[in-house]
Amino acid sequence: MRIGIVCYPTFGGSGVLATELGKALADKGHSVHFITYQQPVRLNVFSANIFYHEVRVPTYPLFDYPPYEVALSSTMVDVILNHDLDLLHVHYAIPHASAAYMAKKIVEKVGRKIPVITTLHGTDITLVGRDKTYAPVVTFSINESDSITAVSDNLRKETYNSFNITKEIEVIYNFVDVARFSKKPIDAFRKVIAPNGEKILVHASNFRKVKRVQDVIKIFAEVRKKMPAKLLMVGDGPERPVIEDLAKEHKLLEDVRFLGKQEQMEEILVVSDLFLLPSDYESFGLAALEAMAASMPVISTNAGGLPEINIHGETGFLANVGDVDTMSKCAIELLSDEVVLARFKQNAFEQAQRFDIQNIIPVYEKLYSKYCRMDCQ
Ligand code: GMT
Repeated sequence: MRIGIVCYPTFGGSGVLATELGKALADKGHSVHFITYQQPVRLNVFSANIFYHEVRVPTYPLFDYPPYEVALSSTMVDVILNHDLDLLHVHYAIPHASAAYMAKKIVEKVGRKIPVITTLHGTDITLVGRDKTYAPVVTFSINESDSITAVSDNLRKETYNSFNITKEIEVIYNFVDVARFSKKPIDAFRKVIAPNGEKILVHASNFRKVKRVQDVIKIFAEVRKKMPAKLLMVGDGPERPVIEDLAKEHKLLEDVRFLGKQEQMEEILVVSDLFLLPSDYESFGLAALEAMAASMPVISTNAGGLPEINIHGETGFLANVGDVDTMSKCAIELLSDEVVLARFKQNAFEQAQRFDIQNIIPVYEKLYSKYCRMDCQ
């Protein structure tokens, strides 16, 4: 099949998932056309089946806000017609679903049909999409998609609760390439981070308010009172100055390392012991799943779709949003008992295998084949 993938090219989960999906489809022989404003960060391989089409947004002195959505629709039209796409798969409703609707209508005028599949990822529904500035367009463009998928059952329900959706939303869970995340750890790397055998805790996100990164520091401060430990903070974002101050306040600067945005997450995760994700909301929590694939148990909140991935008392622990006490106690208990920790690591790994890329890609292929022309299978 010839598949157009539209996504945000950044480190955000939706862009990561869309890029990994495209790479896997290309490996299976499909032609994959990424349409976005920048090379996606995880698009770091060469494949004869992968094409990248940059959306250029010309500026003009009249525009305070250059019209990205218009440029995106026009690029979609160009790629659909010139590369004979069989379907468009857009990730994140805003503005991708409405731009795809526009492109679909334009190509219809020249007798070309293009099915549009929209995958909802989370904040496009729960934060941004709900804003009344966007809601009518989001509702319309989701309903106009030929097929709608959500990355967890929770997100599916949230979508029905927040918008007047008249179509079926299929849940297709996010996935992880378990083989990639379960490579043998590089001991030297662990020694650099934790030279005295300290336990290593990790958090990875875009450090936005929704991630409650201050809770990560507070949990780590409690752990650190009980045992030698190191915390790796991966990513970057608006809350970083706040948490740097908090780490300073707790006199933790020696033990907390800010690693910035990282492409080779697997190398960090495989040497680490526990992943912290105390978010206000996660539709899924892809970062936690990647950690589990590297055999890391997860301490998270029970918000959104997290309980669908992190199984309380098996692969980690869940607590209410903001319940730093419970999360700290669970982390300390887990890290203090090597036998229990080893069991949780194994459980986390086994749970990640259920979401392995090999199990999910065929589900997308089956969905695509329902919508694309007879000759594109
Ligand atoms: O978490 C973010 O702020 C980024 C956001 C995105 O759209 O890239 O992530 C969302 O999509 C991911 C991939 O499906 C999910 O794993 C994240 O849980 C979800 N984030 C939220 O719901 C807050």
